[in-house]
Amino acid sequence: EELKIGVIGTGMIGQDHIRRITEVLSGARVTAVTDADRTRAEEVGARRGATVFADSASLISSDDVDAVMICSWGPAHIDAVLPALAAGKPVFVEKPLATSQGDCVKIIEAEVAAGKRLIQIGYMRRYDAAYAALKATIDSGAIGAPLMYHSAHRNASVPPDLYTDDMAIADTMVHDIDVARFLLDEEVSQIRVIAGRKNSVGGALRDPILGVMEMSGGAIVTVEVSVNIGYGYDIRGEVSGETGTAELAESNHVVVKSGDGFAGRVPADWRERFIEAYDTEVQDFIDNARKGVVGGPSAWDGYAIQVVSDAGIEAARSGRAVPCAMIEKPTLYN
Ligand code: NAD
Ligand code: ISE
Repeated sequence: EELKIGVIGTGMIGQDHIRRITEVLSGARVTAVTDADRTRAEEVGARRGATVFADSASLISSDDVDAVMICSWGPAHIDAVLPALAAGKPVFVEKPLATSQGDCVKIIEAEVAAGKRLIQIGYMRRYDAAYAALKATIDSGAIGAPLMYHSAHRNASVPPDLYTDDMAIADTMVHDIDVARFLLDEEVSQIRVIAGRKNSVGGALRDPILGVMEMSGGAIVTVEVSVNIGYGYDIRGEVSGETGTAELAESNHVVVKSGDGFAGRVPADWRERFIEAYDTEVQDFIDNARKGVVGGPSAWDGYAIQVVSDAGIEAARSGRAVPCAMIEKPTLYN
């Protein structure tokens, strides 16, 4: 039987996930929606044939909802995650899991008390074919032990009135923190954040920044976050190992050579660059939920990333290296 999904938050990514569940993926349909902006929920509900609920509590408890997808703003995630856990329903929550370590720990405690994993977080890069190939290359031993990982995360532009210095870490760099942990299979032990000459396009925004992380095994990770780079959405990653290097290839499918030059397309934004990764992650959630299980990035990953993100924000303010101290990992996540 098809999985009935209720979506909380029908903004940009909420609508994109509803589109893929409805038009691209199999095994599920969106039966319910809600949004703090009622008009937006009504519009999406009418277009997609989903019932509109007044709030997340009534959507979560509905018999017409088997699984919950949370695509509201980060600070609102906790208020939907905890009730969904209490209802025992599988939850797909967009990143970040929550916006404080305390809230992440509350979620972990609730999931541990439930005795099984119910939460998958939308850190979709793990489902991207290029990152998967990079990880397989490292794991194969082809480049020897990984010593450094260099990541670049470039957005074409961000809304000047909404996007803040802290968001470059808490909203954007979190993906690179996730990837570093995923590729190297280690936690981050400390982080430093450096900002130099500003991109004048962003006004007072501290942009670009460079995060420098030390992993628990000693490998070093650098992350450039640029959010007003103009030319497109450019995601890069290169691992330097003991005997070789491996890097993400360009993401476009063709390189055109003409005249005396060559060119390819740079994706416009995350929707374009990671379209297949989002399809794969949501299909994985659907397939698992129909079997009564949940996989993918876990609440532990969400917590660990929050610890590094908080440390990064402190590091950016102080100019110092900030250690990333974590609680003991519950066995549920091993
Ligand atoms: P958005 O502003 O376009 O949409 C968010 C929606 O949530 C809005 O319609 C807003 O009215 C609604 N909302 C806010 N509080 C709510 C509440 N308490 N209950 C119900 N609805 C509420 O933002 P977006 O770009 O779609 O981002 C949403 C989430 O997805 C964020 O957590 C963001 O970090 C994440 N995101 C992830 C990726 C990714 O690459 N994985 C990309 C973009 C956004
Ligand atoms: C956004 O929320 C995302 O998650 C995108 O993947 C990221 O590139 C962007 O910077 C964030 O704002």
